Amino acid sequence: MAQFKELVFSGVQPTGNLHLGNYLGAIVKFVELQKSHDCIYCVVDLHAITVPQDPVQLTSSIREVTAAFIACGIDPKAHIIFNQSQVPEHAELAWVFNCVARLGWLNRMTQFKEKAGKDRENASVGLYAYPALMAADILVYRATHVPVGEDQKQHLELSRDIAQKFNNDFSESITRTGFGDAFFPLPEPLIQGPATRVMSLRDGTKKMSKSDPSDYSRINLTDDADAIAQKVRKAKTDPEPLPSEEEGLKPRPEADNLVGIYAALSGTTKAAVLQEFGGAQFSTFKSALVDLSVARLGPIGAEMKKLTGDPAYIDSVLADGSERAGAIARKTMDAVKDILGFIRH
Ligand code: AQP
Repeated sequence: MAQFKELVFSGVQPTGNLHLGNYLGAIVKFVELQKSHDCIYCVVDLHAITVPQDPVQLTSSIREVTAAFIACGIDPKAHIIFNQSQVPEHAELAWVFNCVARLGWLNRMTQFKEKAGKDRENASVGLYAYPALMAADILVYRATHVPVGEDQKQHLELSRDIAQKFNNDFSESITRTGFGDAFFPLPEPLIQGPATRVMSLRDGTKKMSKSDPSDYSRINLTDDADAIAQKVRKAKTDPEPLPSEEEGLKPRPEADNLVGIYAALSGTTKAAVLQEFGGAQFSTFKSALVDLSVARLGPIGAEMKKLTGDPAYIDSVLADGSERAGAIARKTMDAVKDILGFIRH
């Protein structure tokens, strides 16, 4: 198999209410990976419109995610931050991938089933084809590593299947056009750490999510100290004290979730947290969690507020990032056209 230069790509949807799950499951890793890799981070606005969006709200959500990236520590000069719709090659390659992916593959996607719900006939075609666009997002940069939360694992596997099928279906043409034995890398998901699936604060069996109608189910990155304290104190728990071993968390999803959040926020493991808090009552543990959350998230929320107060700056970051991302994407798309046999000048 051909060797590919390591490159990191990931995206976040501008669908409002950016929360602790997005932060710990994805953005924290985006920040870490900057040290070791070239990184491209995308505000995936084309994905956002797979469900209805208010245009005015969408504009401000795009700026809010961009602000969150910068406030969390992503350097838009050393790396690339941009919004997807400014690089048309994402949609162009997605069409090619719609023709590579099989209906049977998409029919297995659990996220579509969950998001479409019972009224599947009324879901948009875009929501169904979403994973092919996600594959295009990654592969238009021929990215090799993709930091995501656990919920995106199945989509990443589909991206690998699409890359593999493209490489197989067009192998002769890929060799003829000078790209060796494979044009696309098989992108690797990076799903690591104690908080790859942060759960709702109201129900430890449900994922923390932007669209949960209860604001008490999630900690938003823009929540102030009072809101964070209230939400953590009201978080559902059980009457038992915390266990001393990780094994003891298994039948206790809410306890498991809060310990995972604490571990991720303090950069340690669940086992280490239980060493410190094993046998403690939730009231003690929750106070410590409030302090830790406020210390970690407070400065991010404040910086986001400052940045979103200067939309011209945010838009200039996106324009610059889109230009640099577009230059890479155009090269890939030209090569894809040659491989497919399209005529271009
Ligand atoms: N609860 C979570 N725990 C860990 N990681 C999570 N991610 C999302 N929720 C959690 C990760 O955050 C990144 C960006 O997610 P997204 O905005 O692109 O899409 P999403 O998964 O649809 O986010 P939500 O909050 O769940 O939105 P809704 O409510 O619309 O479904 C991804 O890497 C994701 O894994």
